[in-house]
Amino acid sequence: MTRLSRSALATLPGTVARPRHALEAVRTGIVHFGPGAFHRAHQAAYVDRLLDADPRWGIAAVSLRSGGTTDALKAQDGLYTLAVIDRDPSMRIIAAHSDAIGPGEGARLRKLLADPTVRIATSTVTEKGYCLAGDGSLDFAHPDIVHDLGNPAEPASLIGWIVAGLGDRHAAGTAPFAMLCCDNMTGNGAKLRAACLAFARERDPGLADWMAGEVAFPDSMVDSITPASDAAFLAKVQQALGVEDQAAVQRESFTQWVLQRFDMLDGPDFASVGVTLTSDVRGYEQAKLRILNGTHSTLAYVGLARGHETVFEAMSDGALEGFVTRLAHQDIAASLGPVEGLDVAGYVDAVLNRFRNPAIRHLLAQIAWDGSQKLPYRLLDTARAALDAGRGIERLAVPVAAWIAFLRRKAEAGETITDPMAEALATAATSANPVTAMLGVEPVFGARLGQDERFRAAVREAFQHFAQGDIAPLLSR
Ligand code: CS2
Repeated sequence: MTRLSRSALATLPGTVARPRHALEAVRTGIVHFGPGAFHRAHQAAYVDRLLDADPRWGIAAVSLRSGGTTDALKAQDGLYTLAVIDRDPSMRIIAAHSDAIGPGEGARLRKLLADPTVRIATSTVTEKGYCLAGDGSLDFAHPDIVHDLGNPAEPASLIGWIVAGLGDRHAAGTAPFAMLCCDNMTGNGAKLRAACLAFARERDPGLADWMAGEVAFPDSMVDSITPASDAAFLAKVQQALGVEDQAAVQRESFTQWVLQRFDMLDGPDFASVGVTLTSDVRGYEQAKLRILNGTHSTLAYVGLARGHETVFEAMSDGALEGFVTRLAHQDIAASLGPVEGLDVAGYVDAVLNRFRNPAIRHLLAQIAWDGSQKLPYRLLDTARAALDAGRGIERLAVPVAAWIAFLRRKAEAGETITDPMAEALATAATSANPVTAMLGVEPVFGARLGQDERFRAAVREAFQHFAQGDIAPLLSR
């Protein structure tokens, strides 16, 4: 089967929208770490539009670990299909990638990061890719960080690469690139900045000082539901295109990118392609993480215990739907301060409506990955806020107990737990007192929340219901 490529564009059926810009004019201006489905469906779709007016912002996709995506992009001249699956489904070819760099191409990456025409670097490496400790600061005991401090010229981690790239610029007297974190963490830019500065300080305090004064690390909120591209989806794309596309992605039509305004002379006009630039992203970030991702993780862990497979199925379970609706409107909304320009109740309804999209097959198992990295931002901050304000936490304890029950079931069945802390979690969740052991995992719960008597009692009580297979009473809360 022929692969999608520049020369195949002319053969595509009229139903598939083709790039509007001149592909040969595009130059690389952005280096992106982690070109997974989310990046290809979200950021790259904005940049693809940006290129219609300004060819300077082509993206070099960088995979530090596995070469699957970068190989596919190379084989397809950087092109792939974005399928928007909604009431009005559509397909469009994205041509935002001007280069792809896979594992083992460090020398090329180093050169590119030093090139002054690259003015922005971005990342979607998921929460665990930042090597942060439980308190959100750089984990100096992380094996990749230990490695990179010993081998700063051949880094393994994103942090190591950013500092190596900025170090070269500092040495050469070139302006730095701005570093845009696009992962689901509160204060994502600030956390990445602190981690990079801490790493740089160990290597060269002069570099750290220069970075602190010169490099922008804006915060951002990113949002678009992007189920993994499974074989059935890729087959559907192939049928529609008449050529094979191994990098195709699917997402809902809703997409949002809120970016903290940062200084860049003659930079990309992100606002012109629908990015919201604001001086205060924190409120949006927090609302999105706690409302959308918090209820997503709740649906995942409780939904899997109820025998559901997808978000849509979990939302079609009336008891569970009612529960997450109350959780979001009452407990989560109460934890948020007012956010300028955001009607929180309306936002909750809109988010839950997106989960009811029957065209999207979003696997709960996918959302359930990496709970140790996700829960702190998604649910535990909310629980902390509730406890501090003296509000009840009987609903908020349910997803936490569901996570513990999920880990216990998986570990007992000998199934793989996809989580960087899998081993420690499996040990804790299968111990004689799983709740006590789990809440003692400090990188996840911190010292204070894990030891809070009200929290412990509420999680213990909810966990009993999961252990006895008696979940229904929890969902009527
Ligand atoms: C999901 C997110 O997989 C997950 O954990 O909660 O990927 C979610 O779909 C996105 O953040 C939506 O913007």
